[in-house]
Amino acid sequence: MATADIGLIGLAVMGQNLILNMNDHGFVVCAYNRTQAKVDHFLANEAKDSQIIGATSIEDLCSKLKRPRKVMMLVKAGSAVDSFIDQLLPFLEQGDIIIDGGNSHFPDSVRRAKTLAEKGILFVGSGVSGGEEGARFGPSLMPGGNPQAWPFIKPIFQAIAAKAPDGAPCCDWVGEEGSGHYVKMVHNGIEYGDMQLICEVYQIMKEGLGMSSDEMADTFEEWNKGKLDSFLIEITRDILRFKDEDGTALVEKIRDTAGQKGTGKWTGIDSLDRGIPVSLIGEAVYARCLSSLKDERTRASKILVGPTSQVVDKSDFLDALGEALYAAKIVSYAQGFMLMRQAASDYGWNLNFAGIALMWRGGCIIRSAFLGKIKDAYTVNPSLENLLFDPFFTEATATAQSAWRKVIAMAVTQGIPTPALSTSLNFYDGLRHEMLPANLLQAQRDYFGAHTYELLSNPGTHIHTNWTGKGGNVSSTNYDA
Ligand code: 2AM
Repeated sequence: MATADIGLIGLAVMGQNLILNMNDHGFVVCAYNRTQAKVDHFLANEAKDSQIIGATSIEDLCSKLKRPRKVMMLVKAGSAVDSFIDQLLPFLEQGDIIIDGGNSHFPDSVRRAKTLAEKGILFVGSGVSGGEEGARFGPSLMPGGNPQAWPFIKPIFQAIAAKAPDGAPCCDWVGEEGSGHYVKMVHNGIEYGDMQLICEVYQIMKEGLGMSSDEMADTFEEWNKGKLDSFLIEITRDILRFKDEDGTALVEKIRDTAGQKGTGKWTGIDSLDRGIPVSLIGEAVYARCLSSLKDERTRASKILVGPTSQVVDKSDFLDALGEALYAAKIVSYAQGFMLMRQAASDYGWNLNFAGIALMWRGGCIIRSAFLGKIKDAYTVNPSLENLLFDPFFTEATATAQSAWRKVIAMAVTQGIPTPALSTSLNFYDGLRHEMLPANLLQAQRDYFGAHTYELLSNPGTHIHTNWTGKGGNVSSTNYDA
């Protein structure tokens, strides 16, 4: 009997919590898992006294779903997803919907969307952010794929998603094919950037301003009341206040080597592939790499010489620090949206940029008040070329500019590493230069490799100069490596 609104495969914590969340919102969910015992256990425990039903096989699952069938998978990324798709196909009909809510790499979702479309099955790859807690009480959901699926899954997805402070669901349609998983990847990269910026600010506070953990916590608390209001600032405040059993700040005892699972790296690699300078995320990934070279750094700290540092008076510096953090964050998001814009163009996706900002507004790690401003910018102008061109952000960076420069100059003078803060300003200065020194670079390439160059006065025509008077006039064929 077809009674369930949606089927869900994969009863690890994320899957279970999404099912319970859907149940809370009145949807009947049919649960299935490769290992059947988990279904029985779930029904007898977490799902007791709910409307949730179970399935004993894929066939049983499909027979219990209302049409068009909606099956969501939360299983290990990779071959398990393909395997379940293959198992589902014999029991699905044209117009049925398969949703992959796992951590799939976006090219897999592009492939699955294409092959399933040929079979008349609507594929959706959805980013799910917010961890176990988010899945249970309101995740940020980023669904992309076959647009025909959206009207059918929208009521469920928007009901279970986190809500922004104005009540808007943090879930909207992202775009075609693998765009949902692509946007989730960029989200994770931006998360790396946001965290690294906060960590650099912390090091400036500690080393450059000589602040105690409690003083730092007070500053983050203040910042969290203004334009920097965000989840990451809030938890940083709490972490800095947290005392170990001996009454000192626990954070100072934590070994300074960062782990990573790879999503930041994937964003960095993708940005290199597309030729988009997402330098802040790149620096954030490299900063984690450098941090993990603890032994080498320990040796270097005894060999390499830095400047004689003096503690700077914090009273007139903390506001500047907040401004610098804000400006750097704007640049990071501008870079992230540049990357998504390029991917949209490369793949022919109609990306919903205002929707993306809204989806990140709540439920996920990078949630912040600031994302509301980004949403506004893309709502006013959906084809905005660069976030920095939106009047609000042009003004915000202009206002922050002198503080931003002051903070980075101080860090450089004091020898405090600020890779992400510094690259944000370098990117800003690079972007606003009509003329960069790549004219000389092109001349060098032509000099040693006859790679040719164009004249400012005649773009599109490639010419070669015999710079030395020797070696003839042969130019290499044009290439774009
Ligand atoms: P299991 O409980 O049978 O291991 C997270 O690991 C989820 O993905 C679990 O529901 C797990 O099922 C499922 N999963 C992992 N690898 C799988 C595979 N190769 N085939 C089917 N399900 C798999």
